[in-house]
Amino acid sequence: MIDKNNIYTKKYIFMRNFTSVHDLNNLKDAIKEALEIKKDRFAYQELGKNKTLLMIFFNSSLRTRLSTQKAALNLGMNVIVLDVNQGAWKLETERGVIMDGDKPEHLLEAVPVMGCYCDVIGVRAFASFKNKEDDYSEKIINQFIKYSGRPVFSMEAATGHPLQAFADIITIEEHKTKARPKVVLTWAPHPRALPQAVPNSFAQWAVAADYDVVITHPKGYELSKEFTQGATIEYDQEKAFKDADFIYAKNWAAFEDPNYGQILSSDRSWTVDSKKMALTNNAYFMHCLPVRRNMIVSDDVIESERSIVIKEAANREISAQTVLKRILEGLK
Ligand code: AN0
Ligand code: CP
Repeated sequence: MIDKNNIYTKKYIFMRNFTSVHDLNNLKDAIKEALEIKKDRFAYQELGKNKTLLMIFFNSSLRTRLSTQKAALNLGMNVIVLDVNQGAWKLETERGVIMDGDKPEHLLEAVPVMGCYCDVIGVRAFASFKNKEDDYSEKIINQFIKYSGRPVFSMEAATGHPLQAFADIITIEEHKTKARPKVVLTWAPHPRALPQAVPNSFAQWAVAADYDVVITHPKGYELSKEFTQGATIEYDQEKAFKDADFIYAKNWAAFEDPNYGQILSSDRSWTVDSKKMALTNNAYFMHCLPVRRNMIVSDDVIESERSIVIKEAANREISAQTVLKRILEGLK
């Protein structure tokens, strides 16, 4: 018999933190659970009663903010949202700094204080691109895990966006017509340097879901092997698109040294258009949004009936609710 009140037992059985696909015991079970939740999203309204979710944003958001809040409300939770850059004290994140500059508060006090006012914490903290080691050791979200005293989940951290990838996999499961679809992650141009979090997670989750995963990008845009293991790299975008069942477009900045965080190409011949989509097996078009039209994808492709970007966004509520439900079950 499992003693749910025993903190040591609890630690191993329930999900405490969620930052990666590895935090779900079994992806297939999690997808099944998500699809059940989608059928009746108000079935667990008692689970979150008198529990407070605190959502901390170091970066902008539309979907994550709204869908995660909605998911928490579906579970009966209370929600507090804090934009760290709007109205809160500017936070120092480095230990040992003489704090005589423009940052009046240290993360090492702010985080345990935040933990006092809630039961669960969601954190959005993008890669800073200042220091690859800090980004890839997930310095910010790990400080929340270490010092908040609360379960913590990622709302896009430096190296991953697991709630997005989970929603993307749910969406593919709902649309696929064969057990092992060909899923192509393609780089596309963008005027600003964007993190690798979304493509890292998408590649990792799509491999974990046992799809035939192909990644295509210009040379120099190789992602960390930690996330792409099991996927095929194809530098010829047209070749990659051949027979694809799903095209997932995304921009990212370079990962490899010495170009970490830099834009190496703005080649618009990589933009996904209908000519390229015609090479596929009538593939669905996917993107996490927000998307820059006619940089990443042409108007006609994103507006076509094979575009499932809005369905992906809708499934963000479901991925967030599945994760929150599991965390809440661990608190009981
Ligand atoms: C962010 C990124 O590429 O990580 C968030 C995507 C969900 N996108 C932008 O900053 C435009
Ligand atoms: N896809 C996604 O995470 O969108 P937001 O940045 O708007 O939250």
